[in-house]
Amino acid sequence: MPETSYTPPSVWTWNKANGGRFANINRPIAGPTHDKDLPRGQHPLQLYSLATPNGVKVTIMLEELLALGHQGAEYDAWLIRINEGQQFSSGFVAANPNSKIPALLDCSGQEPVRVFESGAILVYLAEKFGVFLPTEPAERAECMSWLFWQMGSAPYLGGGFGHFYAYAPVKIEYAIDRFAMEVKRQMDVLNRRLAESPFIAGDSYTIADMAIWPWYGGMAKGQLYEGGEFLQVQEYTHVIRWADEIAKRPAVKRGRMVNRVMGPLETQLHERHQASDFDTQTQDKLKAAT
Ligand SMILES: N[C@@H](CCC(=O)N[C@@H](CS)C(=O)NCC(=O)O)C(=O)O
Repeated sequence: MPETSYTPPSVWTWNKANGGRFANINRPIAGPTHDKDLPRGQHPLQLYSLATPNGVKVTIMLEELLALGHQGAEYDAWLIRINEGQQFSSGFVAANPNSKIPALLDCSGQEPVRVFESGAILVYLAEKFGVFLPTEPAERAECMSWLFWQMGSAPYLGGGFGHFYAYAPVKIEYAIDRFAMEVKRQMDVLNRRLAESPFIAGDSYTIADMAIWPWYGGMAKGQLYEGGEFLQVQEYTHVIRWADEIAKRPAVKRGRMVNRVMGPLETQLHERHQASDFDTQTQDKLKAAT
């Protein structure tokens, strides 16, 4: 084994100055850091999020539902700036005790229903509106299997590969090697699946595609962690075919803009309260106000 300069002490202590991206918001304890209620708009669905791959899954689903004419899916999308610690407000913690975006409140009934974890939100919305999750048992099992595959796999891509390749203050060969190998294996799993099937769960587009696309579609297109060349992502041709096809969907184009605070200004819609917010003029006004 290679030499290491770190010997763990018998008891771990919180060293606030350990560096790395997001070091300012990482803590070993849960719960709120400050009192602040969440804003509430007029629509049945209130989303508190940010356009990271986990956040985008939900805004894509909501835009797909609206595109199908489900008026009950009208939503207010409020921006949660995680690098400023807004996920630790008392209001956000009440919506998601895990303090991570996305969090959804369904206010269409007598009492608001909170839903957290992007996978749970996708299933909740698919069941509420009866779309994008097959009802035939075998097809449903396939869809759920891939949905849960994403939930279990993406932390290796983001928290493993992305963190150690792009964000960690030191480059650790062992960590980068371990997670690069795992991410390449996962990309190959998807590539083989998409060689035999147009969409992840079969012949139709489902919440499994919506969950997997922002992470692995983004990786296949070299859009995550500037790691495309390192992982030679152009090898995954079936994933690229699928990623390109999904990217063309109008609802996906809208969904990926919502709560986005990075990239070209014309791709950012900080908050979404109605369909017309996608108009460039309205976006400009919102940006000036935030
Ligand atoms: N398993 C969760 C992961 C959510 C998650 O990791 N969210 C990140 C942004 S992508 C976050 O809010 N991080 C803030 C923090 O860790 O304090 C889900 O799928 O919803």
